[in-house]
Amino acid sequence: MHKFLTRRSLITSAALGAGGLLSGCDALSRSSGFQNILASAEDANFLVQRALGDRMELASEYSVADLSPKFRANGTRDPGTPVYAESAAQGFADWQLRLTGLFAKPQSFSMSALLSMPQRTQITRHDCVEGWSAIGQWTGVPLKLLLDLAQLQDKAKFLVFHCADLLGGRPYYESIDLLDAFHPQTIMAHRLNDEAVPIENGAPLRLRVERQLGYKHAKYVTEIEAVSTLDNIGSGKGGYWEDVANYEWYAGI
Ligand SMILES: Nc1nc2c(c(=O)[nH]1)N[C@H]1C(S)=C(S)[C@@H](COP(=O)(O)O)O[C@H]1N2
Ligand SMILES: [Mo]
Repeated sequence: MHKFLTRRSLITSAALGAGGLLSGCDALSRSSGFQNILASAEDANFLVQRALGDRMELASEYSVADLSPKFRANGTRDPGTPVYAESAAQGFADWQLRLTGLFAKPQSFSMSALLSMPQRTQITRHDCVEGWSAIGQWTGVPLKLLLDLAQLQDKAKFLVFHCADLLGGRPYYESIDLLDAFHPQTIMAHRLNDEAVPIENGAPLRLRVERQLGYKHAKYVTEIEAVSTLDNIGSGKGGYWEDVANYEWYAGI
């Protein structure tokens, strides 16, 4: 159900629910019919509040003492294409992050442009469905800043992250909704443990979307496409593993 709720519709229904409950009057609320209505309104409100509250809550952050000695890599460890190799040889000076699709001002950001913007650093735990975790310190640009600059349009409901690698011959991609897009811990990370993100961990730029499992954290990101539906992307399920192995689109942890 989350897949189809936009940020605005969640906030609106939460606000309406709360307003309705506050205006209840004593005499009315003693009648059992009204109490049933109130109870169901309360349930609905509770569910919406909980959905909204849970989704916007911060993922746990850790301290330097908790860092894993080595942040394990998984999936593609090097895109291995001539274009990527050439860019890596230049320290990714030519890397562009393109914002395309439903933006009023679609635009590209160079790595130096991204590095000159406000940054967020967070120490979080990465959980992979394959059964391992690692704690790492990530630094990057809050995605919200990029979305505000490019001016996300009202029609946009999802962001699709296109990557530079093929995995088993298919392009890796992932997508998130707007709740995660504007979440304060959602960043385009370029540093891991105070060094440039290593190639095996997604250099030069990878998504951190801390409330979800590892496969949502797209590495080697070249393009963020704003769309109103995921139907026309890949096989339509919103991500590489969703398409290939039926993984959940919303992989909350
Ligand atoms: N482009 C791309 N992104 C990807 C993958 C991949 O193979 N290609 N693997 C995913 C999986 S399953 C996990 S667990 C994490 C692994 O990130 P890490 O290599 O930094 O540990 O990246 C995710 N993002
Ligand atoms: Mo994973």
